[in-house]
Amino acid sequence: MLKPEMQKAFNDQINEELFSSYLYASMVSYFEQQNLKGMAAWMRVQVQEELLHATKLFGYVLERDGAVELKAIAAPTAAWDSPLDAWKAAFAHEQHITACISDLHSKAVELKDPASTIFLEWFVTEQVEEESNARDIVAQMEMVQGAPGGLFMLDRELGSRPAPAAGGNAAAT
Ligand code: OFO
Repeated sequence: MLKPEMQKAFNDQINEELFSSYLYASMVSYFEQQNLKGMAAWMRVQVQEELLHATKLFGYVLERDGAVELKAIAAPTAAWDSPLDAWKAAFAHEQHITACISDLHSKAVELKDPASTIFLEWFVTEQVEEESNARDIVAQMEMVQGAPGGLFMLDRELGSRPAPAAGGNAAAT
């Protein structure tokens, strides 16, 4: 059974993941409004990824005989100064999530909960990829600033991101 402090920390992280999906859904809308359909498509996939992260945590809490407590999800920003600004916000958000996962992992160690420690290692690794994806796109966006042809090509490339595999990296539990 999960210790109450650990259960609360997992529930906080479920809320963080649901907020991530909300934030990226807001970016889908923003990119659509900017006519950047490929970026919107990339973000649609990201929304699914975040829901898988939330679902994975949700399943784990229940598997440990814990109680999932769903909280209100904050409203995300609806518009950004520029597409580059939106990608920078996505990168900053992933850095924030990495810090949350790191704190959660430290708590599992501190509370001597080896099952949670091992479970959270998947998320630690996942955050390396999440940050790297966003960082790369920020760098590419910076390269194409002032070059509409480059932005067009980048948008097209981002639009080819595949959907997460069924059960995917973050297998639903
Ligand atoms: Fe983007 O990794 Fe979850 O929140």
